[in-house]
Amino acid sequence: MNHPEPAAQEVAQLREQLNEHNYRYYVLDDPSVPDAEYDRLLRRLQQLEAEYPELLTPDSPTQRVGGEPLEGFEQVSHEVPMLSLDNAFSAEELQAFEKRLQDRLRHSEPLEYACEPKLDGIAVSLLYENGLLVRGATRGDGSTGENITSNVRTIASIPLRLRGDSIPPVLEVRGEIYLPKAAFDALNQRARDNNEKTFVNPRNAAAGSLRQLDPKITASRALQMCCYSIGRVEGFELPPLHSDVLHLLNEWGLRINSEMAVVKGAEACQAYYEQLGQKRDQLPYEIDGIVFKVNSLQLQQRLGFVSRAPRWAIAYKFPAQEEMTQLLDVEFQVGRTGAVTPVARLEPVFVGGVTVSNATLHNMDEVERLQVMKGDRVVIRRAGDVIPQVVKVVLEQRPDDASVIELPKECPVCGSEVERAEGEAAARCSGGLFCGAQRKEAIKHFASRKALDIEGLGDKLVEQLVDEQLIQTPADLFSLSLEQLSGLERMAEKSAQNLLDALKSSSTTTLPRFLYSLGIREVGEATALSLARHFLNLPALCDASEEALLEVDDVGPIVAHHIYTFFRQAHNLEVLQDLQQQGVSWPDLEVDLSARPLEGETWVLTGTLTTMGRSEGKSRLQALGAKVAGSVSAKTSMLVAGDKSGSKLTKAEQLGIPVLDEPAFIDRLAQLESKR
Ligand code: D41
Repeated sequence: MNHPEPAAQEVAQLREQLNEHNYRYYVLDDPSVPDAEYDRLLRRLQQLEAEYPELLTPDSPTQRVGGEPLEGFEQVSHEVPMLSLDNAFSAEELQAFEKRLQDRLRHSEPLEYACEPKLDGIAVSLLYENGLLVRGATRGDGSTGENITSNVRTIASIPLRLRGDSIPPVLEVRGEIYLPKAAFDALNQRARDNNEKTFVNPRNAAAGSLRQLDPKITASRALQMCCYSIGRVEGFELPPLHSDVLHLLNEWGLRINSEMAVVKGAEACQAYYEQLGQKRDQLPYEIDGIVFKVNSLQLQQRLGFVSRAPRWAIAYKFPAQEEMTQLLDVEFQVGRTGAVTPVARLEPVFVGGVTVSNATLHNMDEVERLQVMKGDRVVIRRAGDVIPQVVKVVLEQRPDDASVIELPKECPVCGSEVERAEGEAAARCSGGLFCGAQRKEAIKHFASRKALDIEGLGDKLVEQLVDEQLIQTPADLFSLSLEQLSGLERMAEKSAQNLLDALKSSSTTTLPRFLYSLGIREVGEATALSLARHFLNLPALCDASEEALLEVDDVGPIVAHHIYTFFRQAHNLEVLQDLQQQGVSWPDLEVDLSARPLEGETWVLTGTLTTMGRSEGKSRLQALGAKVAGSVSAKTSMLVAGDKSGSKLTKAEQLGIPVLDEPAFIDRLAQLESKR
């Protein structure tokens, strides 16, 4: 024995951990640690086994890839094993890959490679006999997978019969089944709405969807398939290049990746990797790297494979989007509308290309669903530019001193009571603009681009101004002096003057912008515009009852209530008054008298109109663009029938022309006139 005892112990421990992770990943579809962590453990084990070969055993997790098939699905053996891929994590490792190939082939020219995005899904095999899909199977451990034919048949992008007349009698294609990002988000949103467990990432969601014993569930999940190689082929001569094989698969009706490209040499591979890395967030599906494959099938043959991976291919990984770290503490942040959001403070961790030390926990429902506690080991996911999220707790690694996360009873900023309304996920501070946090957020919103658009007044500066107690409300912005501003840290006199100029020019605004800037709950840009168009000026809106607000396009009872309440709060009215006193102004909107909603219609008035008289009715109709005629014909658009209508009413009824009585006519006029 020439290995130290600690090495043997570490090897045993690594194997136990890896076996456990494997079981969770492949058998339970419920991985406990992120892939990056698994890869690290595996690499460490490989390293130790290379250093002390006598520690290597045939059942070491380094000697196989994958896991046991689940009970409930029939087993399938892959006659041609489904190989795995070696990984590269840096430009150097990519260069080393090409160097190995050149050495083995004894030539120094750059090789030609097919480049494919590495989809993050589930590897599968599809068997076609005489063009007919006869079997679908998961990769499993590469030699034995699961028969998932009935599930695979529900996936729209998998042809049940291949197209064309020149098809191999036996064809086994391989590819990846995955769930597009949008479908993943929708699936998780639905789960959250139903207070069900969410999937950690699109790959788990795809795995979970594919391994449903009920194919109807699979069918409901918008899965996609993309093909990347051929296993068995009989009675057919394949073209000499991998890229041509892919094009042929495409002609037969199978999907291939549209980003596939052919390049020469490791440097061009590196460029492709960087270019796709830039595009990664915009792609509609998740990728975790790029697969480079020697394009010549003949060279692939010559290169062969070692253990279970081909020498002629490599997966060059992107920075992992999931990592594990420790949740140190939970703080509660207060937003503009008072929503109190739990935010996880983390042991800093490099994930998705940046160092992350905070992640959102969404709300208390999510905290309960995740069963997360302070001190837990947690999985963080940062995909694209969305806020990092805590997606999972590693329950097995919970420390003894982990503590429960509790919603504070009082607002951490202003001390007001925190309320959690029945049926609402968010808890809220009841302090309104009394609350410093809500004040800061309200002022940030007031200054933002779609609101008053005050150039140079960024979030940091707003916080500074509120913290230094120079401002309390948006109105206070307009009484700031040059001395006050240039006295601030990191504020030169020039920038202070620029800000004063920006404030001045933003103070002349429009009513829709102004209404939006007030940050009334649920009043976005579109609603602000509808409100301005409907009420034309601020006093009319301030005085509107909830019923009157409901008349506005896309205002429902909840929004109407928020608006009504906003204008009933004394401090809000005070701020409105101050703003106007400070010179914030806008032109009122005017009724557009030229709008003619009844243009092209012919109306007829008959009988006695008791409240307005026929002539007033006539002129108001004409103002709306209608022609007013004296007799009913097939061309009449509408008959207004007052008291004691006679033959005209009978004729209109015979011709099937619509009729309004006087109250309905008055309503209709009012409605049309208010819309102008
Ligand atoms: O997109 C992928 N995930 C992907 C996976 C791909 N584009 N190409 C692949 N090529 C292979 C070889 C070279 C072995 C035919 C693969 C995989 N294998 C693979 N997927 C899972 C294990 C191996």
